[in-house]
Amino acid sequence: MELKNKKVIVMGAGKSGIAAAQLLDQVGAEIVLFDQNESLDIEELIKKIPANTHVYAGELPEEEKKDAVLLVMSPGIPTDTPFVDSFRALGIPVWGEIELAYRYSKGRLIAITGTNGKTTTTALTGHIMRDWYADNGIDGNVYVVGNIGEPYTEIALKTKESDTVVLEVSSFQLETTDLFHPQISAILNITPDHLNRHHTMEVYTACKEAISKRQEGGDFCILNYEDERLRDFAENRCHAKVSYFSSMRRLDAADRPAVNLYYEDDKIYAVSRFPANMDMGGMTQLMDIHDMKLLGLHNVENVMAAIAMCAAAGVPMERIISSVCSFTAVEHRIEFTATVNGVDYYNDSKGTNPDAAIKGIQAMVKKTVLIGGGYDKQSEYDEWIESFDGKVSYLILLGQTAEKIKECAIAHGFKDIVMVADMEEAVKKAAELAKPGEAVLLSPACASWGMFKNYEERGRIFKELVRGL
Ligand code: UMA
Repeated sequence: MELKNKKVIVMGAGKSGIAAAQLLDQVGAEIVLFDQNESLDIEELIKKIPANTHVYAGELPEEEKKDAVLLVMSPGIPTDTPFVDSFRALGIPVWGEIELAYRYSKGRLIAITGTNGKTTTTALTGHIMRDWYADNGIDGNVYVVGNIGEPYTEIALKTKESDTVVLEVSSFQLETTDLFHPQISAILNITPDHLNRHHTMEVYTACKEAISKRQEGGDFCILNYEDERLRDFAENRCHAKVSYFSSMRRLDAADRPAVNLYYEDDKIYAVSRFPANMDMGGMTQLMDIHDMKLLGLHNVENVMAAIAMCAAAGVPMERIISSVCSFTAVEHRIEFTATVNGVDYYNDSKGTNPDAAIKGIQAMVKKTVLIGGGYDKQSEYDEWIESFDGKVSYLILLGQTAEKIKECAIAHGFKDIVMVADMEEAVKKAAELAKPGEAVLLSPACASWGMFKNYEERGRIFKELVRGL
Protein backbone atom coordinates (compact mmCIF):
# COMPACT_ATOMS: atom_id res chain seq x y z
CA MET A 1 0.00 0.00 0.00
CA GLU A 2 1.43 3.39 -1.01
CA LEU A 3 1.29 5.70 2.01
CA LYS A 4 2.99 8.83 0.64
CA ASN A 5 0.73 11.85 1.22
CA LYS A 6 -1.99 9.54 2.59
CA LYS A 7 -3.61 9.96 5.99
CA VAL A 8 -2.82 7.22 8.51
CA ILE A 9 -4.32 7.07 11.99
CA VAL A 10 -2.06 5.60 14.67
CA MET A 11 -3.76 4.43 17.82
CA GLY A 12 -1.81 4.47 21.10
CA ALA A 13 0.97 6.90 21.96
CA GLY A 14 3.25 4.45 23.81
CA LYS A 15 6.46 2.95 22.43
CA SER A 16 4.77 1.31 19.44
CA GLY A 17 2.68 4.31 18.43
CA ILE A 18 5.62 6.71 18.62
CA ALA A 19 7.87 4.38 16.58
CA ALA A 20 5.07 3.80 14.02
CA ALA A 21 4.62 7.58 13.65
CA GLN A 22 8.36 7.97 13.01
CA LEU A 23 8.29 5.30 10.29
CA LEU A 24 5.19 6.80 8.68
CA ASP A 25 6.82 10.24 8.66
CA GLN A 26 9.84 8.83 6.83
CA VAL A 27 7.63 7.32 4.13
CA GLY A 28 5.81 10.62 3.69
CA ALA A 29 2.43 9.80 5.26
CA GLU A 30 0.19 12.33 6.94
CA ILE A 31 -0.05 11.19 10.58
CA VAL A 32 -2.85 11.41 13.11
CA LEU A 33 -1.82 10.02 16.51
CA PHE A 34 -4.68 9.19 18.83
CA ASP A 35 -4.57 7.97 22.43
CA GLN A 36 -7.60 7.24 24.60
CA ASN A 37 -5.90 8.49 27.75
CA GLU A 38 -7.40 11.97 28.32
CA SER A 39 -4.65 12.98 30.73
CA LEU A 40 -1.82 12.17 28.32
CA ASP A 41 1.13 14.56 28.68
CA ILE A 42 0.92 16.06 25.18
CA GLU A 43 3.85 18.44 25.70
CA GLU A 44 6.14 15.51 26.53
CA LEU A 45 4.74 13.46 23.65
CA ILE A 46 5.29 16.19 21.07
CA LYS A 47 9.04 16.08 21.76
CA LYS A 48 9.13 12.44 20.58
CA ILE A 49 7.01 12.52 17.43
CA PRO A 50 7.33 14.03 13.93
CA ALA A 51 6.63 17.77 13.86
CA ASN A 52 3.51 17.75 11.71
CA THR A 53 1.67 14.95 13.54
CA HIS A 54 -1.92 15.74 14.56
CA VAL A 55 -2.35 14.55 18.15
CA TYR A 56 -5.62 13.75 19.93
CA ALA A 57 -6.07 12.51 23.49
CA GLY A 58 -9.39 11.17 24.78
CA GLU A 59 -11.57 11.28 21.63
CA LEU A 60 -10.84 11.29 17.91
CA PRO A 61 -12.97 13.82 16.00
CA GLU A 62 -15.22 11.94 13.55
CA GLU A 63 -14.07 14.01 10.55
CA GLU A 64 -10.45 12.77 11.01
CA LYS A 65 -11.59 9.31 9.86
CA LYS A 66 -12.94 10.60 6.58
CA ASP A 67 -9.97 10.40 4.21
CA ALA A 68 -7.86 7.99 6.30
CA VAL A 69 -6.44 4.99 4.36
CA LEU A 70 -5.12 2.96 7.29
CA LEU A 71 -5.49 2.46 11.05
CA VAL A 72 -2.31 1.29 12.84
CA MET A 73 -2.94 -0.27 16.26
CA SER A 74 -0.62 -0.44 19.26
CA PRO A 75 -0.59 -3.97 20.70
CA GLY A 76 -2.05 -3.11 24.12
CA ILE A 77 -5.32 -1.80 22.64
CA PRO A 78 -8.20 -4.26 22.15
CA THR A 79 -9.39 -4.57 18.55
CA ASP A 80 -12.93 -5.84 19.16
CA THR A 81 -14.35 -2.41 20.04
CA PRO A 82 -16.97 -0.23 18.31
CA PHE A 83 -14.21 2.31 17.61
CA VAL A 84 -12.08 -0.15 15.63
CA ASP A 85 -15.19 -1.67 14.01
CA SER A 86 -16.14 1.77 12.71
CA PHE A 87 -12.93 1.80 10.61
CA ARG A 88 -13.60 -1.69 9.30
CA ALA A 89 -17.12 -0.60 8.37
CA LEU A 90 -15.60 2.19 6.27
CA GLY A 91 -13.36 -0.37 4.54
CA ILE A 92 -10.22 1.07 6.15
CA PRO A 93 -7.62 -1.67 6.80
CA VAL A 94 -6.53 -2.22 10.42
CA TRP A 95 -2.87 -3.19 10.82
CA GLY A 96 -0.87 -3.74 13.95
CA GLU A 97 2.42 -1.90 14.36
CA ILE A 98 4.12 -5.25 13.51
CA GLU A 99 2.37 -5.48 10.12
CA LEU A 100 3.40 -1.91 9.30
CA ALA A 101 7.03 -2.69 10.15
CA TYR A 102 6.93 -5.94 8.18
CA ARG A 103 5.81 -4.14 5.00
CA TYR A 104 8.95 -1.97 5.13
CA SER A 105 11.45 -4.51 6.45
CA LYS A 106 14.10 -6.44 4.47
CA GLY A 107 16.28 -9.48 5.18
CA ARG A 108 15.67 -12.67 7.11
CA LEU A 109 12.86 -12.62 9.67
CA ILE A 110 12.86 -15.02 12.64
CA ALA A 111 9.74 -14.63 14.78
CA ILE A 112 9.08 -16.17 18.17
CA THR A 113 5.87 -16.46 20.15
CA GLY A 114 4.48 -18.58 22.98
CA THR A 115 2.85 -17.94 26.32
CA ASN A 116 6.14 -18.24 28.18
CA GLY A 117 9.82 -18.25 27.37
CA LYS A 118 9.63 -15.99 24.34
CA THR A 119 11.81 -13.21 25.74
CA THR A 120 14.63 -15.57 26.77
CA THR A 121 14.38 -17.50 23.49
CA THR A 122 14.38 -14.29 21.45
CA ALA A 123 17.40 -12.91 23.32
CA LEU A 124 19.26 -16.24 22.98
CA THR A 125 18.46 -16.55 19.25
CA GLY A 126 19.68 -12.98 18.73
CA HIS A 127 22.86 -13.78 20.68
CA ILE A 128 23.62 -16.87 18.54
CA MET A 129 22.92 -15.02 15.29
CA ARG A 130 25.08 -12.04 16.34
CA ASP A 131 27.99 -14.33 17.24
CA TRP A 132 27.66 -16.01 13.86
CA TYR A 133 27.57 -12.71 11.97
CA ALA A 134 30.63 -11.49 13.89
CA ASP A 135 32.64 -14.73 13.46
CA ASN A 136 31.94 -14.86 9.74
CA GLY A 137 32.42 -11.17 9.07
CA ILE A 138 28.90 -11.08 7.56
CA ASP A 139 28.15 -7.60 6.28
CA GLY A 140 24.82 -7.15 8.01
CA ASN A 141 23.10 -6.51 11.31
CA VAL A 142 21.11 -8.69 13.67
CA TYR A 143 18.23 -6.75 15.23
CA VAL A 144 16.44 -8.11 18.32
CA VAL A 145 13.09 -6.33 18.56
CA GLY A 146 9.34 -6.55 19.23
CA ASN A 147 7.59 -7.42 22.48
CA ILE A 148 11.04 -7.77 24.08
CA GLY A 149 11.21 -3.95 24.20
CA GLU A 150 12.28 -2.08 21.06
CA PRO A 151 9.41 -1.74 18.55
CA TYR A 152 9.89 -3.41 15.15
CA THR A 153 8.88 -0.15 13.40
CA GLU A 154 11.88 1.56 14.99
CA ILE A 155 14.35 -0.41 12.85
CA ALA A 156 12.30 -1.59 9.85
CA LEU A 157 13.43 1.12 7.42
CA LYS A 158 17.10 0.59 8.36
CA THR A 159 17.12 -3.10 7.46
CA LYS A 160 18.84 -4.50 4.35
CA GLU A 161 18.78 -7.88 2.62
CA SER A 162 21.80 -9.24 4.51
CA ASP A 163 20.28 -8.44 7.94
CA THR A 164 18.42 -10.73 10.31
CA VAL A 165 15.53 -9.50 12.43
CA VAL A 166 14.83 -11.64 15.51
CA LEU A 167 11.35 -10.66 16.62
CA GLU A 168 9.45 -11.48 19.80
CA VAL A 169 5.73 -11.34 18.96
CA SER A 170 2.89 -11.44 21.47
CA SER A 171 -0.66 -12.62 20.77
CA PHE A 172 -1.68 -8.93 20.93
CA GLN A 173 0.71 -8.19 18.08
CA LEU A 174 -0.19 -11.23 16.00
CA GLU A 175 -3.90 -10.42 16.18
CA THR A 176 -3.47 -7.60 13.66
CA THR A 177 -1.07 -9.17 11.16
CA ASP A 178 -1.94 -9.83 7.52
CA LEU A 179 0.95 -10.39 5.08
CA PHE A 180 3.41 -10.87 7.97
CA HIS A 181 5.58 -13.82 6.92
CA PRO A 182 8.69 -14.90 8.85
CA GLN A 183 10.96 -17.47 7.14
CA ILE A 184 11.52 -19.08 10.53
CA SER A 185 8.96 -19.07 13.31
CA ALA A 186 8.55 -20.71 16.71
CA ILE A 187 5.61 -21.28 19.01
CA LEU A 188 7.07 -22.36 22.33
CA ASN A 189 3.88 -23.29 24.22
CA ILE A 190 0.26 -22.21 24.59
CA THR A 191 -1.30 -22.06 28.06
CA PRO A 192 -4.12 -19.79 29.31
CA ASP A 193 -3.10 -16.11 29.43
CA HIS A 194 -4.57 -12.75 28.39
CA LEU A 195 -8.08 -14.22 28.43
CA ASN A 196 -9.51 -10.85 29.50
CA ARG A 197 -8.40 -9.61 26.05
CA HIS A 198 -8.90 -12.68 23.83
CA HIS A 199 -11.91 -14.10 25.79
CA THR A 200 -11.45 -17.79 24.77
CA MET A 201 -8.53 -20.20 24.41
CA GLU A 202 -9.61 -20.78 20.80
CA VAL A 203 -9.13 -17.12 19.92
CA TYR A 204 -5.86 -16.91 21.87
CA THR A 205 -4.55 -20.07 20.13
CA ALA A 206 -5.56 -18.73 16.69
CA CYS A 207 -3.60 -15.51 17.40
CA LYS A 208 -0.49 -17.55 18.23
CA GLU A 209 -0.90 -19.75 15.14
CA ALA A 210 -1.08 -16.60 13.00
CA ILE A 211 2.73 -16.38 13.30
CA SER A 212 2.86 -19.13 10.66
CA LYS A 213 -0.26 -18.45 8.59
CA ARG A 214 1.69 -17.13 5.56
CA GLN A 215 4.49 -19.70 5.85
CA GLU A 216 5.03 -22.23 3.06
CA GLY A 217 7.06 -25.40 2.40
CA GLY A 218 10.39 -23.57 2.20
CA ASP A 219 9.88 -21.99 5.64
CA PHE A 220 10.43 -23.48 9.10
CA CYS A 221 8.14 -23.59 12.10
CA ILE A 222 9.60 -24.79 15.41
CA LEU A 223 7.03 -26.31 17.79
CA ASN A 224 6.92 -27.87 21.25
CA TYR A 225 5.99 -31.53 20.80
CA GLU A 226 4.65 -31.71 24.36
CA ASP A 227 1.92 -29.17 23.63
CA GLU A 228 -1.12 -30.96 22.27
CA ARG A 229 -2.47 -27.79 20.64
CA LEU A 230 0.79 -27.35 18.76
CA ARG A 231 0.87 -30.97 17.56
CA ASP A 232 -2.66 -30.48 16.27
CA PHE A 233 -1.53 -27.29 14.52
CA ALA A 234 1.46 -29.08 12.94
CA GLU A 235 -0.69 -31.94 11.69
CA ASN A 236 -3.63 -29.96 10.38
CA ARG A 237 -2.87 -26.32 9.64
CA CYS A 238 0.86 -25.59 9.45
CA HIS A 239 2.31 -25.35 5.91
CA ALA A 240 5.95 -24.84 6.91
CA LYS A 241 8.55 -27.57 7.57
CA VAL A 242 8.12 -28.47 11.23
CA SER A 243 10.97 -28.96 13.70
CA TYR A 244 9.82 -30.32 17.04
CA PHE A 245 11.51 -30.16 20.42
CA SER A 246 10.61 -32.18 23.51
CA SER A 247 11.81 -32.08 27.11
CA MET A 248 9.94 -35.30 27.97
CA ARG A 249 10.61 -37.97 25.34
CA ARG A 250 12.86 -39.15 22.55
CA LEU A 251 11.66 -37.96 19.16
CA ASP A 252 11.99 -39.55 15.77
CA ALA A 253 13.77 -37.72 12.99
CA ALA A 254 12.11 -34.83 11.19
CA ASP A 255 12.06 -34.49 7.41
CA ARG A 256 15.25 -32.98 6.11
CA PRO A 257 16.46 -30.28 6.41
CA ALA A 258 14.52 -29.77 9.67
CA VAL A 259 15.94 -31.32 12.85
CA ASN A 260 14.04 -32.53 15.89
CA LEU A 261 15.55 -32.01 19.31
CA TYR A 262 14.96 -33.69 22.64
CA TYR A 263 16.21 -33.69 26.19
CA GLU A 264 17.17 -36.81 28.14
CA ASP A 265 19.35 -37.33 31.26
CA ASP A 266 20.79 -33.78 31.31
CA LYS A 267 21.68 -33.85 27.60
CA ILE A 268 20.20 -32.29 24.49
CA TYR A 269 20.07 -34.47 21.37
CA ALA A 270 19.29 -33.71 17.74
CA VAL A 271 17.79 -36.21 15.32
CA SER A 272 17.64 -35.86 11.56
CA ARG A 273 16.47 -38.27 8.86
CA PHE A 274 19.74 -38.15 6.96
CA PRO A 275 22.81 -38.64 9.11
CA ALA A 276 24.70 -36.29 6.73
CA ASN A 277 26.90 -34.43 9.21
CA MET A 278 25.58 -36.16 12.30
CA ASP A 279 27.03 -39.24 13.91
CA MET A 280 25.22 -42.14 15.64
CA GLY A 281 22.92 -42.85 12.70
CA GLY A 282 21.09 -39.54 12.55
CA MET A 283 21.03 -38.89 16.30
CA THR A 284 23.67 -36.76 17.91
CA GLN A 285 24.35 -35.50 21.41
CA LEU A 286 24.61 -31.71 21.19
CA MET A 287 25.36 -30.59 24.71
CA ASP A 288 25.20 -31.22 28.44
CA ILE A 289 22.79 -28.78 30.11
CA HIS A 290 25.29 -28.10 32.90
CA ASP A 291 27.41 -26.32 30.30
CA MET A 292 24.78 -23.59 29.93
CA LYS A 293 24.11 -20.76 32.39
CA LEU A 294 20.30 -20.87 32.26
CA LEU A 295 18.36 -22.62 35.03
CA GLY A 296 15.32 -24.90 34.87
CA LEU A 297 13.70 -27.35 32.47
CA HIS A 298 11.69 -24.55 30.81
CA ASN A 299 15.00 -23.01 29.78
CA VAL A 300 16.11 -26.32 28.27
CA GLU A 301 13.01 -26.01 26.06
CA ASN A 302 13.87 -22.40 25.18
CA VAL A 303 17.42 -23.47 24.29
CA MET A 304 16.19 -26.33 22.07
CA ALA A 305 13.86 -23.92 20.23
CA ALA A 306 16.68 -21.43 19.68
CA ILE A 307 19.02 -24.20 18.44
CA ALA A 308 16.37 -25.40 15.96
CA MET A 309 15.76 -21.86 14.66
CA CYS A 310 19.44 -21.06 14.19
CA ALA A 311 20.05 -24.45 12.53
CA ALA A 312 17.19 -23.59 10.14
CA ALA A 313 18.96 -20.27 9.45
CA GLY A 314 22.04 -22.25 8.40
CA VAL A 315 24.28 -21.64 11.43
CA PRO A 316 26.61 -24.65 11.92
CA MET A 317 25.70 -26.71 15.00
CA GLU A 318 29.06 -26.33 16.76
CA ARG A 319 28.81 -22.53 16.47
CA ILE A 320 25.27 -22.61 17.89
CA ILE A 321 26.27 -24.71 20.89
CA SER A 322 29.25 -22.53 21.77
CA SER A 323 26.98 -19.43 21.74
CA VAL A 324 24.33 -21.19 23.87
CA CYS A 325 27.02 -21.90 26.48
CA SER A 326 28.09 -18.25 26.69
CA PHE A 327 24.54 -16.88 27.08
CA THR A 328 23.37 -15.59 30.49
CA ALA A 329 19.76 -15.16 31.73
CA VAL A 330 17.77 -12.09 30.73
CA GLU A 331 16.78 -9.42 33.23
CA HIS A 332 13.62 -10.11 35.29
CA ARG A 333 13.54 -13.83 34.42
CA ILE A 334 14.61 -15.78 37.56
CA GLU A 335 17.41 -13.22 37.79
CA PHE A 336 19.72 -13.58 40.76
CA THR A 337 19.70 -10.22 42.55
CA ALA A 338 21.78 -10.43 45.75
CA THR A 339 22.52 -12.44 48.89
CA VAL A 340 21.56 -10.50 52.04
CA ASN A 341 22.07 -12.06 55.50
CA GLY A 342 22.51 -15.49 53.92
CA VAL A 343 19.24 -15.23 51.93
CA ASP A 344 19.34 -15.37 48.10
CA TYR A 345 16.95 -12.95 46.35
CA TYR A 346 15.64 -13.63 42.83
CA ASN A 347 13.72 -11.26 40.56
CA ASP A 348 11.22 -13.09 38.35
CA SER A 349 9.02 -10.06 37.64
CA LYS A 350 8.53 -11.47 34.12
CA GLY A 351 6.47 -14.25 35.77
CA THR A 352 3.31 -12.39 34.71
CA ASN A 353 0.98 -15.42 34.55
CA PRO A 354 0.55 -18.59 36.65
CA ASP A 355 2.34 -20.79 34.13
CA ALA A 356 5.45 -18.58 34.08
CA ALA A 357 5.38 -18.33 37.87
CA ILE A 358 5.24 -22.15 38.12
CA LYS A 359 8.53 -22.24 36.16
CA GLY A 360 9.95 -19.72 38.64
CA ILE A 361 9.11 -21.78 41.71
CA GLN A 362 10.21 -25.02 40.01
CA ALA A 363 13.66 -23.53 39.37
CA MET A 364 14.17 -22.83 43.12
CA VAL A 365 16.27 -25.38 44.98
CA LYS A 366 15.85 -23.89 48.50
CA LYS A 367 12.96 -23.11 50.86
CA THR A 368 11.46 -19.95 49.43
CA VAL A 369 9.50 -16.91 50.59
CA LEU A 370 7.40 -16.08 47.54
CA ILE A 371 6.09 -12.61 46.63
CA GLY A 372 3.09 -12.63 44.28
CA GLY A 373 -0.05 -10.84 43.13
CA GLY A 374 -0.77 -7.89 40.85
CA TYR A 375 -3.15 -6.93 38.05
CA ASP A 376 -6.16 -9.22 37.44
CA LYS A 377 -6.03 -10.94 34.03
CA GLN A 378 -8.75 -13.36 35.16
CA SER A 379 -6.26 -16.19 35.58
CA GLU A 380 -6.80 -19.24 37.78
CA TYR A 381 -4.16 -19.78 40.45
CA ASP A 382 -4.82 -23.42 41.50
CA GLU A 383 -1.96 -25.01 39.55
CA TRP A 384 0.45 -22.34 40.73
CA ILE A 385 -0.43 -22.98 44.40
CA GLU A 386 -0.20 -26.75 43.83
CA SER A 387 3.29 -26.30 42.35
CA PHE A 388 4.56 -24.92 45.72
CA ASP A 389 5.09 -28.57 46.68
CA GLY A 390 6.31 -27.83 50.24
CA LYS A 391 8.97 -25.47 48.89
CA VAL A 392 7.22 -22.19 49.74
CA SER A 393 7.42 -21.22 53.42
CA TYR A 394 5.41 -17.97 53.15
CA LEU A 395 3.39 -16.35 50.41
CA ILE A 396 3.44 -12.55 50.49
CA LEU A 397 0.63 -11.00 48.44
CA LEU A 398 0.02 -7.55 47.01
CA GLY A 399 -2.13 -5.90 44.34
CA GLN A 400 -5.60 -6.34 42.89
CA THR A 401 -5.43 -10.16 42.88
CA ALA A 402 -4.16 -10.56 46.48
CA GLU A 403 -7.57 -11.57 47.95
CA LYS A 404 -8.38 -13.95 45.07
CA ILE A 405 -5.00 -15.70 45.41
CA LYS A 406 -5.37 -15.85 49.21
CA GLU A 407 -8.75 -17.61 48.90
CA CYS A 408 -7.36 -20.02 46.34
CA ALA A 409 -4.30 -20.81 48.51
CA ILE A 410 -6.45 -21.45 51.58
CA ALA A 411 -8.72 -23.73 49.55
CA HIS A 412 -5.58 -25.75 48.70
CA GLY A 413 -4.54 -25.90 52.37
CA PHE A 414 -1.78 -23.26 52.16
CA LYS A 415 -2.25 -20.82 55.05
CA ASP A 416 1.10 -19.06 55.62
CA ILE A 417 0.02 -15.90 53.85
CA VAL A 418 1.00 -12.30 54.54
CA MET A 419 -0.96 -9.46 52.90
CA VAL A 420 0.98 -6.25 52.18
CA ALA A 421 0.18 -2.87 50.63
CA ASP A 422 3.15 -2.39 48.31
CA MET A 423 6.51 -3.74 47.15
CA GLU A 424 8.43 -1.94 49.88
CA GLU A 425 6.43 -3.70 52.59
CA ALA A 426 6.68 -7.00 50.65
CA VAL A 427 10.49 -6.91 50.58
CA LYS A 428 10.66 -5.85 54.25
CA LYS A 429 8.37 -8.72 55.31
CA ALA A 430 10.27 -11.21 53.13
CA ALA A 431 13.55 -10.18 54.77
CA GLU A 432 11.99 -10.77 58.22
CA LEU A 433 10.54 -14.17 57.32
CA ALA A 434 13.37 -15.78 55.29
CA LYS A 435 16.03 -17.65 57.30
CA PRO A 436 19.72 -17.81 56.30
CA GLY A 437 20.15 -20.49 53.62
CA GLU A 438 16.69 -19.81 52.18
CA ALA A 439 15.56 -17.80 49.15
CA VAL A 440 13.15 -14.96 48.38
CA LEU A 441 11.52 -15.00 44.96
CA LEU A 442 9.44 -12.26 43.36
CA SER A 443 7.35 -14.22 40.83
CA PRO A 444 3.92 -12.60 40.87
CA ALA A 445 1.85 -14.80 38.45
CA CYS A 446 0.13 -11.53 37.48
CA ALA A 447 0.78 -8.52 35.28
CA SER A 448 2.16 -5.39 36.93
CA TRP A 449 -0.31 -2.88 35.50
CA GLY A 450 -2.07 -0.70 38.05
CA MET A 451 0.80 -0.62 40.56
CA PHE A 452 3.69 -0.28 38.11
CA LYS A 453 4.21 0.94 34.54
CA ASN A 454 5.31 -2.53 33.43
CA TYR A 455 7.03 -5.67 34.72
CA GLU A 456 10.45 -4.09 34.14
CA GLU A 457 9.65 -1.25 36.54
CA ARG A 458 8.29 -3.75 39.09
CA GLY A 459 11.48 -5.84 38.81
CA ARG A 460 13.78 -2.82 39.04
CA ILE A 461 11.98 -1.50 42.15
CA PHE A 462 12.22 -4.96 43.74
CA LYS A 463 15.96 -5.10 43.02
CA GLU A 464 16.55 -1.59 44.42
CA LEU A 465 14.66 -2.47 47.60
CA VAL A 466 16.66 -5.71 48.00
CA ARG A 467 19.95 -3.89 47.52
CA GLY A 468 18.81 -1.34 50.11
CA LEU A 469 18.23 -4.01 52.78
N1 UMA B 1 -4.10 2.92 25.13
C1 UMA B 1 -5.27 3.36 24.53
N2 UMA B 1 -6.39 2.56 24.63
C2 UMA B 1 -6.38 1.36 25.29
C3 UMA B 1 -5.16 0.91 25.88
C4 UMA B 1 -4.03 1.72 25.77
O1 UMA B 1 -5.32 4.42 23.94
O2 UMA B 1 -7.41 0.68 25.34
C5 UMA B 1 -2.89 3.77 25.03
C6 UMA B 1 -2.26 4.09 26.37
O3 UMA B 1 -2.85 5.27 26.91
C7 UMA B 1 -0.80 4.27 26.03
C8 UMA B 1 -0.59 3.41 24.79
O4 UMA B 1 -1.88 3.01 24.34
O5 UMA B 1 -0.46 5.61 25.74
C9 UMA B 1 0.21 2.19 25.14
O6 UMA B 1 0.28 1.30 24.06
P1 UMA B 1 0.63 -0.24 24.34
O7 UMA B 1 -0.11 -0.72 25.55
O8 UMA B 1 0.45 -1.01 23.10
O9 UMA B 1 2.17 -0.20 24.83
P2 UMA B 1 3.53 0.17 24.09
O10 UMA B 1 4.22 1.16 24.94
O11 UMA B 1 3.32 0.50 22.68
O12 UMA B 1 4.32 -1.23 24.28
C10 UMA B 1 4.01 -2.32 23.41
C11 UMA B 1 3.90 -3.62 24.23
N3 UMA B 1 2.87 -3.48 25.25
C12 UMA B 1 1.78 -4.29 25.29
O13 UMA B 1 1.59 -5.17 24.50
C13 UMA B 1 0.79 -4.05 26.39
C14 UMA B 1 5.23 -3.95 24.89
O14 UMA B 1 5.12 -5.23 25.50
C15 UMA B 1 6.33 -4.01 23.84
O15 UMA B 1 7.58 -4.19 24.48
C16 UMA B 1 6.35 -2.71 23.02
O16 UMA B 1 5.05 -2.47 22.45
C17 UMA B 1 7.37 -2.77 21.86
O17 UMA B 1 7.01 -3.71 20.89
C18 UMA B 1 5.03 -5.25 26.93
C19 UMA B 1 3.97 -6.24 27.39
O18 UMA B 1 3.54 -6.14 28.54
C20 UMA B 1 6.37 -5.70 27.51
N4 UMA B 1 3.58 -7.23 26.57
C21 UMA B 1 2.61 -8.25 26.96
C22 UMA B 1 3.31 -9.44 27.58
O19 UMA B 1 4.52 -9.64 27.34
O20 UMA B 1 2.63 -10.21 28.30
C23 UMA B 1 1.87 -8.74 25.73
